[in-house]
Amino acid sequence: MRDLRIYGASLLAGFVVFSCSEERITGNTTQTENTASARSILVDSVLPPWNRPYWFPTVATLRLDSTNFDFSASDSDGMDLAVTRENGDSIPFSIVTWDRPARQGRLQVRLENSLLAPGARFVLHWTKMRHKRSDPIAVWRGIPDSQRMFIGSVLVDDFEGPNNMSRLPDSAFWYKATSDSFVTVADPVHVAAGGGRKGTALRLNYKTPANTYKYALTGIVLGPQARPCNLRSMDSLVVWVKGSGKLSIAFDRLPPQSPGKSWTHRTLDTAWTRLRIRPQDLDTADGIGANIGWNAVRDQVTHLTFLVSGGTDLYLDDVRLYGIDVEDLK
Ligand SMILES: [Ca+2]
Repeated sequence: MRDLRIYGASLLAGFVVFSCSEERITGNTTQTENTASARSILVDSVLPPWNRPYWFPTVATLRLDSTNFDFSASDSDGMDLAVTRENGDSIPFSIVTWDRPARQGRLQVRLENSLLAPGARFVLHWTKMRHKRSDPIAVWRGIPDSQRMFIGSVLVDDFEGPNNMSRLPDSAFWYKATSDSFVTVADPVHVAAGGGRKGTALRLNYKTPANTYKYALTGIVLGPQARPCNLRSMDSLVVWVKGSGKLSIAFDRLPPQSPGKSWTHRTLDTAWTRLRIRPQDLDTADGIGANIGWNAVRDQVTHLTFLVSGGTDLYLDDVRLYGIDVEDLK
């Protein structure tokens, strides 16, 4: 775990900035409005150990922010970006997110075998000229679905482990809580999934007074010491559920940050059901239950919470976040 965190620091060290009209310059760029600029990036600095094949292509994620990129030098939509080999040949890449006011960008860059040799580099250009070189389809062409899921998602928990600790990089226990003392809830436990589903699942047994807004919940801390995690690039949360009552799924931002959440609600069924929750499926901000909407919490999510009311049981299985990777949760 400690080695992986050192990787985060080396990412910055691996960036070398230079302008095309000069020899390499480290530190801030010196380009003017009319001077095309570029940054040479060491492949080893953008591939964590868990994404480091040597004999088949992979896809690297570049996280750009104010510490490693001058957003004022690029277009508002990132359409002036290009990625090439050191010889200038184009490399397929895609812009996952680009927010110049927030100074956040996330790119995915395809790395062929020949770019996986130790010491290999590629070049990120920002040119003040419009390009159409971003090609999400070419980025992933020929890469098996299993590898793509490995690179592009995080298993929160499959509940097949020996205890209630999650599968997250900084594993934490699934905890329980209630709205008040009128609600009873047992500790979440691993049980046979049943209902035609193999393996084990998490069960939360609860009881709430009828016709009230009182609730029980189980939840998980996403990052170490509840550090706020940037989930802006999240494509979806996928989870299998069954049980009874009403289920609310919340992405929380909890103290010491100012509290807020983004959530959505479903009615549980006694049969296993696959839920796919995308950011656009979450309720718009209305202040109810501290719901401030996805855009307000997406950069600072601390907890993932499952709240239930009006029934007796919640079962969860195979909780997975798509569109992020484990580096986002460290
Ligand atoms: Ca399971």
